[in-house]
Amino acid sequence: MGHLGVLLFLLGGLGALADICEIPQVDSKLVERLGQRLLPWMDWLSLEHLNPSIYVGLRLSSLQAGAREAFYLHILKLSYQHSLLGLTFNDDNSDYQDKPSMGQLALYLLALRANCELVEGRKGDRLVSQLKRFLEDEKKAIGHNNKGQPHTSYYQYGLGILALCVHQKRLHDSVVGKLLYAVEHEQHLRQGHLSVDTVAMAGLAFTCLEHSNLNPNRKHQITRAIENIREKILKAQTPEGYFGNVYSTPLALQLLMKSSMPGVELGTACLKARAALLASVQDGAFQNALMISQLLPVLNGKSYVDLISPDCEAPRVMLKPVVETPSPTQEVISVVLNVPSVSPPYINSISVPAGSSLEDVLKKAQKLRGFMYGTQNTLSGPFLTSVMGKEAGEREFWQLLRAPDTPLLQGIAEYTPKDGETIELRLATW
Ligand code: B12
Repeated sequence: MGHLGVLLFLLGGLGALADICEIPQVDSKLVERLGQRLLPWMDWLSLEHLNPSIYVGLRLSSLQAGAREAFYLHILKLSYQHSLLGLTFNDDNSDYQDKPSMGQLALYLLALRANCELVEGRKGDRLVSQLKRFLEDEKKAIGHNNKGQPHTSYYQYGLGILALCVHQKRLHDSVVGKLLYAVEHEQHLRQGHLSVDTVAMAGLAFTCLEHSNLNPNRKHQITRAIENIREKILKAQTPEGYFGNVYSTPLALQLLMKSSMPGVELGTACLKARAALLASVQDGAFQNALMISQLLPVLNGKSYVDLISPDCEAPRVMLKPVVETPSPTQEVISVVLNVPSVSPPYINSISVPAGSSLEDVLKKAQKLRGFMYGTQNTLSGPFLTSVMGKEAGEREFWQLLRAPDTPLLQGIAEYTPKDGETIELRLATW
């Protein structure tokens, strides 16, 4: 090969490198500040606040919480085993009555794997059987003709497959087949628009299956689905660089990281996403513990697929707690709260201190009378379930919007309305 040949060869190599999705290291102080926001959650040990996703996120990050982290897993185990297997340690506690959902059980299994445990023995087998049963029920709900919908969501369906896969538990081809079908026929994964979170989760599940070769009969279909998902996610990149929106970008990057796509400038797309993400972290967009738990692995170059063989010996930096003192504010703002989907419609201007969350606005409106709302606690925080006594029905939800028509990207606990803003609560279908 002549000099020119060598040069072209090297340039070709560099070009190929640039097409790999890599996330260069991020300022460790920034990562630490994110991790510190998880610490208060790890002290919140009431059953309805326990969150296996936080544990998973921390274990796949470059950070650790020492004894606190170990104790958190211990409490997670007690609580999940109790509510799923009926093992007692305080029988008359009513908190135990709600059984974890399919997705929560899946996240719990991911948490065990993040501690390098494999589900085994009688207890482990029962947990695996429960998750398999959940998936079988969902498969039935989707139906032979794929016309139905899972009771939970395709997001949880993907999470369930992923969790069993990292424990090397085999699922029937037909269970995997439903998710393959949904990815091929995208309309099933839409919540108005393509849900990047949902396809990314499906992609993580398929990537695990591909690595583990647990469904050899579906091998080619799985490989094609992963390619298809990568393409969908790339197409969903916004001009700012997000894949979908700021909060779906962490899962999207978990999927794209370390992958390459022939003929596509994946490297550039990922660098752009990383830059957009870091700017929004600096702007304080990541306050929600669940969101932080999906982001931290990415900032450490890891994804949920790494739970196939987690590195439990990797050195991690110990987190030190910080006390954040919110600066008191004298300024009062007014926010218009509008609920057109009830009769008579509700509309009122509510005054709250600047910096209040939407939840503070709802509380104040309720205190002033004439307004009522209800919430349910979830891993993402308080989910608005009813407004003015009207509960959202099946496949309905109370959508949060900034007038005239912009859906909020945060929930009631995190969104802080600005002075003069109108917030609409709209009964919508998904
Ligand atoms: C499916 C889904 C929905 C479904 C949930 C219904 C269902 N039966 O599954 C629907 C379409 C109703 C929905 C609604 C909303 N969602 Co949503 N949702 C998701 C998704 C894709 C998966 C959630 C899940 O199943 N997790 C796994 C299970 C095991 O955890 P879980 O806690 O048990 O799950 C429940 C909660 O997540 C809850 N939920 C769903 N979304 C949200 C959002 C918030 C803020 C809260 C508190 C709870 C909540 O519904 C789940 C099922 O019961 C996530 C994606 C993600 N990356 O996490 C986005 C996600 C959590 N949603 C998001 C948002 C913004 C919303 C809305 C606020 C949108 C809006 N403008 O109205 C509303 C919630 C409004 C309200 N009433 O409080 C953001 C949250 C970002 C953040 N900063 O925290 C995410 C990350 C999507 C995104 N990339 O923007 N969502």
